[in-house]
Amino acid sequence: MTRCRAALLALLTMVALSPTPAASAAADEGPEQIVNGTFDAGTAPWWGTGNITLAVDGGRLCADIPGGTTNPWDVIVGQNDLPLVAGETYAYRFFATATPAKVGRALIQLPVDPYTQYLSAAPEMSVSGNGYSYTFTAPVSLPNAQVAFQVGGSAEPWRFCMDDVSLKGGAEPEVYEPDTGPRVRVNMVGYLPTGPKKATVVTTSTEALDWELKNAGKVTVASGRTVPRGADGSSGQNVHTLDFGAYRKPGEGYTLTADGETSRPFDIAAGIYDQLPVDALKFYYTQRSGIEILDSLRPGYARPAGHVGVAPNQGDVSVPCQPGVCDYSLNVKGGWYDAGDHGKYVVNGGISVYQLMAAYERDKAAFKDGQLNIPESGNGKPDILDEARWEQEFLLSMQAPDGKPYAGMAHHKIHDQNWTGLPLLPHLDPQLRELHPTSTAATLNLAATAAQAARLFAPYDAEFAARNLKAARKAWAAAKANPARYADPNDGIGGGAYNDGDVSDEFYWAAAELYITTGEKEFRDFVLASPHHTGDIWRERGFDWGNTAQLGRLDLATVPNALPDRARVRQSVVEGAEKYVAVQKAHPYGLPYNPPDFDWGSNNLVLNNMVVMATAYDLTGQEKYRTAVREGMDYILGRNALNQSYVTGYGEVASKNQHSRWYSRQLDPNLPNPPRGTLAGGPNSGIQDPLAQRLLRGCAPQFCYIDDIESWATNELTINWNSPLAWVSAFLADKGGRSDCRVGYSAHGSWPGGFTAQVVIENAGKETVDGWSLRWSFLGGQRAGHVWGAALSQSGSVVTAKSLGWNGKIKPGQKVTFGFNGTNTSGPNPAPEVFHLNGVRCT
Ligand code: 9MR
Repeated sequence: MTRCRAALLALLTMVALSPTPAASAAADEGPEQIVNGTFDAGTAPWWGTGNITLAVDGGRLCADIPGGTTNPWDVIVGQNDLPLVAGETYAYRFFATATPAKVGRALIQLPVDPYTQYLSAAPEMSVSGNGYSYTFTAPVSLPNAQVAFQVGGSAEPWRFCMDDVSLKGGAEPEVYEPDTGPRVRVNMVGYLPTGPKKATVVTTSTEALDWELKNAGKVTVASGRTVPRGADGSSGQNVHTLDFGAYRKPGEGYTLTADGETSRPFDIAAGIYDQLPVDALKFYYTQRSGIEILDSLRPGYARPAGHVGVAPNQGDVSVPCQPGVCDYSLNVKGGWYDAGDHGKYVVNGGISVYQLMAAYERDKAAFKDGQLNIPESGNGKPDILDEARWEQEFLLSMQAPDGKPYAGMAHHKIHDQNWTGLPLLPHLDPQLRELHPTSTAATLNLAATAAQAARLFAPYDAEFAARNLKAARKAWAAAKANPARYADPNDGIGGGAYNDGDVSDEFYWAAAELYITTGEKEFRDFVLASPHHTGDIWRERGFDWGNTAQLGRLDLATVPNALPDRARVRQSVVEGAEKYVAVQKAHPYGLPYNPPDFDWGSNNLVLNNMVVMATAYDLTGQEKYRTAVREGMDYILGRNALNQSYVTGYGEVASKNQHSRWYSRQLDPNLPNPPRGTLAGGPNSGIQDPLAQRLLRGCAPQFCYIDDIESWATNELTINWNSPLAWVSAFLADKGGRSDCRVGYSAHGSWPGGFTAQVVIENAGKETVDGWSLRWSFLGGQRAGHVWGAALSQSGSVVTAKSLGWNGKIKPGQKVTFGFNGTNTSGPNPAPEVFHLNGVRCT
């Protein structure tokens, strides 16, 4: 059928289009389809065009309509995603005022071209207001009709208000019952043989129940009794927990049975997390902007380069500012797309790239060249650094140029002028791209990550390292000069606002990174004077892009530096971990996160709380912290109220329809699902998107999630959510425990450009060490040279010292000593603090 015929048919099927008294409600009307038509819950999910601001005024939704527009559709107030059923007759009602009086257009229509109208009316609105009522019959079924009030086309400004918008009749709203499968909830990927093994049982029973662990052959291999835990606020369920940690035998296809229900199958294996950090990191290549994605590297994910200045793209090689913001254009090609949209935001890019570099800095030897199948694989540098550089180069490009206003500050973001629909491959995005104003938060994100990059890239690319340090210093100075330039909270058209009205935490984070990299007094003094240095920063809701003091504190605790109160800083991380361990212990789903309502992207907050617990393990070697991280992962991979894994490709039932314009398989079977290892944002009590509002209203926190591409508030994927997944899974994949060795590393002397160090290895265990290999890493670009008492090799900043024939044996209680001369071209040269003897970390 042609578009014209479709439109004509729609008009013909519109019946009894008549304004009637608003009060005449039919008795057999169906349920309300409009969400928040009374505006008791604010303005959401109503939207307006970019030239108006919606606000609730006296219980009505109102907007000041600008004058000087031409067409009715130049100004619109609307709501999306209303379900219509073919053949049903609907009652559509609302109340509206216009000051001064005006005629508007009330439409119910297809939300995309050709905008087929199922109802079109022209209400004559007055200052005192009228009720309007119309009926129409839907010619087609569709899940996403749009209600639109077109109020443009007036030469003069005026004020529009509306209330009591109602659409009734048609289909019963879908009653959404998630399929939560068996009531015994487990980590569907599996459990580590020596790790904790807990499950949660949903039951009405208040008495302890029997449980049985069965192997793949259905033979019971362990059994016990559950522990009733009562009502769980996060799910609204009555639950028990069960602990089968004493069983350690590796195998596949285990199940747990309790209360007549059998869990989904899971493994017990030492290698369950081996692949997850790789997949979580591979995610970033297919998020890349400005480069073709090759099928040879990611079969099924090939696509042309997005935003390289090729039509219909209008970016990103020469991107202008929003009108009035600046008089230049920048080449901001590259970087990662933030999420399911095509925006690139410095604040969120900052924490993401920080966390990749932090995962690397935690254990540099674990990340190798060739691990991630990216175009740079084989260049002799760890792939994780190559991937981080892709984003870091973009962040650097966002700095306002010398000689221009706010030189040295970073533009807050670059994105489309208007929101685009789904699906839309990056290279097909036709929207104008614009730079938004510089902000202090973005500038400090740049300062922090550039300072971090300066030390981490030093052994691989001195020029890039120096460029980063220079940019970091410049950004720091610019932020100090403009300490309160905040992003506009209303700047959320075409891209996220990412506004943040408190940047004292970003200042602390940036100062911490600059201090670690340079050792300079200015940054040390700033760190010591910051309220974030001593305050309790371990919020129960976790850290994220808007709460970054924790990033500085974690690095000051773990990366060697000469801070005078270092011991206290390290202890503070342990105190934070204790807090999360306590939350987890009290939680019947083992969640180290339990606010009364779950935040947007709750899964990343859960994971970030796990980062704090993992860091406490690194600092203390105390097993309870590692146990807590392992148990926390169970929630992400299936031990939860929805009985699903939130990581694509991991576990029998896992998120796969995350909101994305290019992984839109749910909308177009020719497109792929998100790649393996993609984290979904997860339960979000705010349910800001219309789909979630329709299906999940009244949800208990854990139930505020739906694996549907339209649910951008609960089911998006983002670069800052996969980054804690990568960090935590790298920690979980790290099998090393602790070994009974002690290492003393002392710098015996230093001179400009060089130093000499002595290393003493002590065998504090009960077994003789027969042949040793000791590994550590330098802060940055140091090189170990002439050595005595060992054989030395170095890759990047990772140094390995091996015993010689004559000093390979270290008996219990004995020590061996070796020494070397090193070079250090710039910056501090703190003694390394982490040593691995024969692959196992020394206490
Ligand atoms: O992750 C962001 C979340 O913390 C905010 O509450 C939310 C609303 O401002 O925005 C989220 O970020 C989105 C961004 O604005 C646009 N790209 C997708 C991001 C994830 O949903």
